[in-house]
Amino acid sequence: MDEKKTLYSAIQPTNNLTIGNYAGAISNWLKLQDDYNCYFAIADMHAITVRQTPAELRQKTLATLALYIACGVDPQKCCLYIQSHVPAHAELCWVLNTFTYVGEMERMTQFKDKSARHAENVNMGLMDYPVLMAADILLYRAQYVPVGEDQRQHLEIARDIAQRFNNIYSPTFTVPEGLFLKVGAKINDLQDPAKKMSKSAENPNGSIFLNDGKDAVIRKFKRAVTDSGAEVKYDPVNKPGVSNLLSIYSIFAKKSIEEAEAEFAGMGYGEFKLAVGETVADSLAPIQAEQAKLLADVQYLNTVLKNGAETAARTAAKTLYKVHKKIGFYQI
Ligand code: ATP
Ligand code: LTN
Repeated sequence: MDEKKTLYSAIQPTNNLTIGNYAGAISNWLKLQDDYNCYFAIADMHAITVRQTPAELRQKTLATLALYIACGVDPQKCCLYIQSHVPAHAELCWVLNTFTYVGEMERMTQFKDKSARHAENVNMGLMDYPVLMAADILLYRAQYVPVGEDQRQHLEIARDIAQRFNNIYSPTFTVPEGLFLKVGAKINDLQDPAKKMSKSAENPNGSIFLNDGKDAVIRKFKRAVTDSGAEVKYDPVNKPGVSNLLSIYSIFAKKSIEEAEAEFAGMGYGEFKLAVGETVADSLAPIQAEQAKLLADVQYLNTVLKNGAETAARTAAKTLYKVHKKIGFYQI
């Protein structure tokens, strides 16, 4: 009998992943994969809520899987799969839609942001995004969901939907909890430290992609916006730029913020930014090499995906069956 608790998370294959995705999501997964029964998906169904180029989506999907593994997510320990390979996600989403109010979805920050950014394509999927995410999590009866700070509101809605359903029928869904890191849960844009670093940002100079070469990484860090004053000190309110760089350094150098501050005491911003850039670039190099190796072996990646989808579908089908029974769908 498997005593481990279940953990679920996913990333959209919308572009190359950034160090924000690494810091807020993947680095946390690595710490948890030994102790939990983990499902890590590639959320391609979420990705199409914003228009994608088909060939690129296909390529990024496989690249995301390769990156998960290259970062250290172990397919022997975790179930890695593509969301669209398990139809139960769409099926449960439909049912959960009938337990979700339009007003709730209209209030979601990400919906408001993305509708403004993609005013020409405010589609139903964009609005329904959080319900599909709730379906993802609830299908696997996950207790924990490690995500970045930006997903907190979506997680709250997933909890509300689960509780609503459980109250109307009987306990069916596990009510999930978010796992947020203290450091790294929100890495900000290097050019605009008031904004979160995002893989689909308009200005690529504000984001460090996990596949950026050393030159690009150093160049972007050198250009990073800092604050007035000259002291390298962690103070997110008054020094958002410097604090963001300290958080990034702390994650990649595997040191506490205090240790990082001590290390850079008395150093100028220029030298500090270069040191952060060097550390990040050196940490990314082996991940990039491993990702390239994995991408050269598509057969292996396909096997991981096939096994992952089978395992996921088995668990998902059980939950979906229970839900269908409770709501009164006729079963043969
Ligand atoms: P997009 O720009 O396409 O909307 P994104 O970069 O915001 O994408 P997601 O696929 O939405 O990335 O998020 C994947 C995971 O990475 C989530 O757990 C999210 O919370 C986390 N994440 C994304 N950006 C950051 C960030 N800047 N800091 C910390 N965590 C982040
Ligand atoms: N919306 C998430 C990606 C995502 C997710 C999930 C995260 C899709 N389904 C289920 C956790 C659990 C995002 O990070 N943008």
